Amino acid sequence: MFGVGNNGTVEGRVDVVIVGAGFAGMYMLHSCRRAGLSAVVFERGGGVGGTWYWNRYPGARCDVPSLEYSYQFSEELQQEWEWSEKYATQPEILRYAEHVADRFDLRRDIKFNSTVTSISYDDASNTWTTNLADGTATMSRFVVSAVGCLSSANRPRFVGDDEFAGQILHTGEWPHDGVDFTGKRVAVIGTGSSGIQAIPIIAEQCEHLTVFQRTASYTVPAHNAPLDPNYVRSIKADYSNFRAKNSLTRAALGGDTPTGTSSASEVSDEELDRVLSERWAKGGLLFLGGFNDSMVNKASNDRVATWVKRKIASIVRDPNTADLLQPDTVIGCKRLVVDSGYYETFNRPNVALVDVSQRPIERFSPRGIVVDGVEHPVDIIVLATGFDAMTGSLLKLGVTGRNGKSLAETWDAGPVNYLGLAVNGFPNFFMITGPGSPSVLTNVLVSIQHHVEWITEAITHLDAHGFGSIEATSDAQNDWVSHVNGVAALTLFPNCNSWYLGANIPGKPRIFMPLPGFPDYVARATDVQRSNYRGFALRS
Ligand code: N01
Repeated sequence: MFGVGNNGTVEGRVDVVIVGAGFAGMYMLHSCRRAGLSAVVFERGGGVGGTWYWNRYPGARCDVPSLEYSYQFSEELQQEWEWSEKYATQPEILRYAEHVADRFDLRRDIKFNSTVTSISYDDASNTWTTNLADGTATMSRFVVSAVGCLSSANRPRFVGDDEFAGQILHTGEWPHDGVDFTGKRVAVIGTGSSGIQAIPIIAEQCEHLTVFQRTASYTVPAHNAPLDPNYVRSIKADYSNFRAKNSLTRAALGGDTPTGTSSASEVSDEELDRVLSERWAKGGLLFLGGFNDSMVNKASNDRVATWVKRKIASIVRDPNTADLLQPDTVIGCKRLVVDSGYYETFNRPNVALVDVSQRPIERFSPRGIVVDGVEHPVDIIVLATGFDAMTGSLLKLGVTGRNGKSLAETWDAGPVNYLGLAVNGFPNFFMITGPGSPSVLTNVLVSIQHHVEWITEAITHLDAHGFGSIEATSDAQNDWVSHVNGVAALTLFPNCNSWYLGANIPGKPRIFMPLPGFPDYVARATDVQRSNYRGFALRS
């Protein structure tokens, strides 16, 4: 069905073309096979793992606990795999992805080092053609994008960046053979999750580190530790119950740590301190769940933010640095960061913080970075500047739908779609964790599983009932966009310049892309399937 041919030829024909061999693409392939569908995965990297294949920067690890950030479709798999730490490192997660690929014999249908250049739909034959950079093409009935939400590196240009004599690296495209920082003067630009994870490790290895901060982030300690074998045993004794509890929470994680029942704006100072101290000591993303309204009530959010700012001031010794590290934004509005020794790193004698919020980086010189007329000499520059999130990689696929209309054109005012799964004008084209679905606001492995199973069921339904195509209607799509905007407006999320809004990419339409609330989303998506795909046109 699928074979290697000459450039410019149609390579073969499959039921489903899947783009990306990260956790979404791997499970989509497995799920297609289980449903009796032929499928091929095109992956631009040289191996599986997606985000964990590319993001090899020092300190990279997941901020969702490893017992949760893992597949649940195979009881054998979740029983046999042993995580070593509460939060797994990038190498360990990559080993896990490789284990899954081997265990389920996925590699034979994954074409590595294969960059998709365009994907187009032919109305007459109801067929998609996927073109690769090597000139080959594959035809399919369905296309599933599994390109990931944070996979298109944002590399801002700086005046003089081509004159810098040293190395310039991006955390999301890290060299596979590592980087030796010994004896080097290093700059890190960016203080989001990637920068905050890398900074403490680079500081330990290099001679001098200068951190260039445009916006301070809120970060809470991970308190990472080796996993207690007794705890692991207790979870594995009833893994499905553990998974089920997690899926019922808003972010599909942390079912064992329920959200507090009181408002942060109403409790006494003592109670606020007690709850937040407890959550801080426990560590991790559930810090914001100490109260029931931290993300919907500004007064509550202010109190939580003030508590964290005091904490920062108590850790960082230099008052000016401590001041700069205290954000003046809504906590949780940009993604909360989870760190290991971040604030403490600024007490080291070899670390300096340069504020570029008011006076941006002027230029790179051959020997360093110039801010406000002052040159900071460095040998290596690390860009921890994030991603063109949620839509960047999707748009790079060059998708063209019905009547030759491109996805880029369709989304020029923002990523309109239905359920975050499908777009009007693009029959039989699905997105895993697309914009308009909970995706990045959840334990994304859970969202991936849900979408893969939803899509597989939809394809199976079409085949079982003699339909050839499924397409979101424009009415359903418009209603969905209003729904996502309406839910976001009930929260404090739209109140800052986050990548959730596309605000980090110049010229990108500003629209809150993920949908808060996993269980409600699942209920709606299930209801659509049960009601014969309400909001979709099914055609024979
Ligand atoms: O990217 P970011 P990230 N001059 O966009 C700054 C996930 N993730 O790679 O805020 C100077 O958050 C920018 O400044 P500002 C996680 O979901 C998870 O760190 O735009 N600075 C910001 O400080 C996360 O949220 C894990 O003012 C510039 C930084 O670069 C998402 O990925 C680990 C600049 C970018 O921060 C993205 O995180 C890593 C410029 N021209 C990532 N341009 C875990 O699981 C940008 N910046 C733990």
